[in-house]
Amino acid sequence: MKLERVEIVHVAIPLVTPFRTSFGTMTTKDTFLLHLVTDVAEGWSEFAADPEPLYCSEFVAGAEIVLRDFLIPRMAALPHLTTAVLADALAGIKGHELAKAALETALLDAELRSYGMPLATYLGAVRDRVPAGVSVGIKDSIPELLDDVERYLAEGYVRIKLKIEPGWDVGPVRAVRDRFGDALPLQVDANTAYTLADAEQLRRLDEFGLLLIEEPLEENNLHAHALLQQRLRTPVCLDESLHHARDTAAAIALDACRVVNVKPARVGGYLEARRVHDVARAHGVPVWCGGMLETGVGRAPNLALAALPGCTLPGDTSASARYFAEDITEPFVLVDGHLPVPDGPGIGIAPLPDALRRFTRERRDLYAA
Ligand code: SMG
Ligand code: MG
Repeated sequence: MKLERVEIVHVAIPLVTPFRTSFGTMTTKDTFLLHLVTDVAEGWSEFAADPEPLYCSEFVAGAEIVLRDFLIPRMAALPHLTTAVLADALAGIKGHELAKAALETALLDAELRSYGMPLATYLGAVRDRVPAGVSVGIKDSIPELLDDVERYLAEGYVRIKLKIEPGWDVGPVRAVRDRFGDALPLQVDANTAYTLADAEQLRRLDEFGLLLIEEPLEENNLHAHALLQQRLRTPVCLDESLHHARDTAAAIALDACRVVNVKPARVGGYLEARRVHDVARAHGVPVWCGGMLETGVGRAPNLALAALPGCTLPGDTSASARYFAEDITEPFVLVDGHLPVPDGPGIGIAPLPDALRRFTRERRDLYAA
């Protein structure tokens, strides 16, 4: 393939309700799509981070510069453009996994479309639909939380994840267990809000039979997570701390993580996400696909990943309506608590031109041959 054009499309889509985590509140999905054009096919992808570096160090404006000045020139210099050689060509640029993932995914979409293969087939998916979990933000009160959980369960979600932070942990978890019972698949996500000094408080969560506690301590501190795991029955799951298959292997070896949240963006793309999955599966460690409040452009490829054999827990792969009154693609709709794995070529979806136009703030070429 020959690269002809890379276009960046900044979009902003209002969320149906604010989404609060231990690090902030989101009211709009404000990000960019990449539209990559080659001589044989086109591809789309979505950048997973936000305008501010609160979840991770990458952010929208910074990623545009990294793509324009460092990543795309290396891609454009390749004599034969394929995803097989892209990651090596970008490896000299340190970090910036989310920006690299956006570029690789758009290329992978174009490449797979050029020979008519769905991403799910390429990755080795074993399911044509995947169970959907939902991530529930921090609320102002327990009754408000219980109303939200009740509504999501009525919609069919098969697993609930509660965002927690100091002061909003044991109380909400107990209230949800009391109201909805012990059989409800339930897990929590702290987004790095605790320290080892909080181990006793986190141990109080053990009595609720949670599937996992996600990223309780500071990012990248595998040692501290291993020490915490020694004191908890609840399995520790890492999110922010895992950046590739190598550190996933290290985390498993250290017993810093007994469950893996794989986000393709966080690990540099779907090819590395497949390797993360393979490492975890080889160790018998359950994997699930995380989410970054993606529009349909990001959700579609995540569903393909969630259909891999090692993804044995429901992901944060919720329906479009969880976040958006109107998605930028055909919406993903929950059927019996599941979402369909796209079966069209590439990521199997593309933005709807009319919705894209209305949600677009700016578009520019980052590269034109
Ligand atoms: O896509 O439903 C989704 C979001 C799930 O909670 C979610 N994501 O740490 O796992 C996580 C968070 C990261 C984004 S919070 C703005
Ligand atoms: Mg998380």
